Parts: sequence; structure tokens; C-alpha cells
Amino acid sequence: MILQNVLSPAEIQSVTDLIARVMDEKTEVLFREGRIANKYAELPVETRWAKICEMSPQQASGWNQEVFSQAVYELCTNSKLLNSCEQYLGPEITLNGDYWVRPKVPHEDLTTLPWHQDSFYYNGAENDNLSYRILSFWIPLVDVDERNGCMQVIPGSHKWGLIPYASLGNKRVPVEDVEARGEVITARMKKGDILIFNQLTLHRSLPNVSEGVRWSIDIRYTPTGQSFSWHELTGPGFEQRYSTLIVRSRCNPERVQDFNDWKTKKQ
Ligand SMILES: O=C(O)CCC(=O)C(=O)O
Repeated sequence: MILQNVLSPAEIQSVTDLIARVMDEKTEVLFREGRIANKYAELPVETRWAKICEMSPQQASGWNQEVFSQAVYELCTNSKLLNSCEQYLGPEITLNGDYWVRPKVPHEDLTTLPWHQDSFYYNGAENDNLSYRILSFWIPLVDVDERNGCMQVIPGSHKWGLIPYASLGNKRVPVEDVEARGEVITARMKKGDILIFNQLTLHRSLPNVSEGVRWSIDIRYTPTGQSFSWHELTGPGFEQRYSTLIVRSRCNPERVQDFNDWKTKKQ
């Protein structure tokens, strides 16, 4: 489901400013190591990283640890997002620290994700049914459409259960032709809109054939108390890397954790 005009320009800008700072740091390192010849400091966030990646293709499709910050905390605990989340998950909400800033670079495969249910990457276990809930909020930081690699979703696919999948390189893809089974919706969105789906909704992002980077951030919530055994299945150290946080509690508001709590958990 797409909700329009949820976040204000200022709320989006604080994440864009964070990206600009992290990009500066990454660019400095690449320059010092002699992997790029130009820092393109004069370019805006939308195009600068594309130029850097032309000179030095990156290995990671998303940024997580490097963008851990007060700005991400503020976004994840934004009351408008939590109010929407509460409608689906109820009033006791835990942030799952598996959030990603995605620099979807033009004409590049690494950041183009084929059709998948997020559960493909959670190694089955108990997240393969709807009584288990992991809710994603996908938030574009630039306007998105078919040209710069917006998302597509198949509404209703979350009711299909975990569908069979196979590995393709480091990606996981459905075995069946999912487009023949459901209607594909192209999620054209403006800055400020949010796309909400769960771990069983089939989704993908289209290739970016524009000249700019399609920046977005996706964040995930679960009902407080739901087990994180699927986290453990993704490998040791998950809780340290992706520390979870109670972000809303109507029953015990004093349980809500702040940014310092999050920092402490990660140490
Ligand atoms: O941002 C993208 O291109 C893909 C994101 C995605 O698949 C997800 O958030 O689960």
C-alpha cells in the first residue's frame, strides 16, 4: 500500500543530509586509496555517487552500519510512521535494525533486486506465514518512477505463503513466473510518500536507466515480543549489527528506548 504525503520535506532532508555526510567520508577514503581521481564535491547527492561508482564500482548494495545515526533513529520513530505501523501491528512495536539506505546506481545490477519475498532471505523458519509479522516501510528520498528504478509489487501475494525460490548468484528468485499469477503494480512515488508491505509481499525494483542515483531507505518493524529466531538464522552477531529497539508501547510507555539505548546495544 502507498501512503502519500506522509513525510515533510524537512524530514526527508535530514536523511539526505546524513547521506551527503557519509558519502563525503566514503569519497575521502576512496580518494586517499587512489581508487578515484576526482571527488566530484560540487555535484548534488543525486548524481555524485553515480560518478564515484563509475570510477570505483562498490561491493555493497546498501548502507546500514555506516548510516547508524540520530537521523535514522528520528525517522524510524517518527510518530506518523508509527501511527501507520500501529494499524497493522498493534500498539507494541519493535524496530528491527535491519534498515537499509539504498544507493541504486544507474545501469547497474548489484542494486537491482529481482522479484522476491523478504522471507526468501530469512531462511524460511517461522516467518513463512501471516501470523508472523515483519512490516517494511520503503521510503524514497527522491521522486521515483520506471526511469530511476522504482519498486513494483504484487498486491495480495502476501497471502500466497512462502513461495518456492532458488539462488541466483547472491540473489534469490522465485521458481515460478509470478507475473503470470498476480497483477503487477508499479509504485511511482514522490518524496514524502511511503510504501508499506510485509515479509511475504512479492516486490522488486526496476533497473535504474536515469542519470541519477535512486536514493531510498527501507525500515522494518515487528510486534514487540515476537521471536527473532529468523535473525539468528541469518548468522551470528545479528543482534549486535542490527540491534532491535522498542519504539512504541501503549501499555508501558516507559519501555520505549531512545537513541542512547540503541547506541549502547550496539557496543
Ligand atoms: O530498494 C530496492 O531497490 C529494493 C528494496 C527491497 O527489496 C526491500 O526493501 O525489501
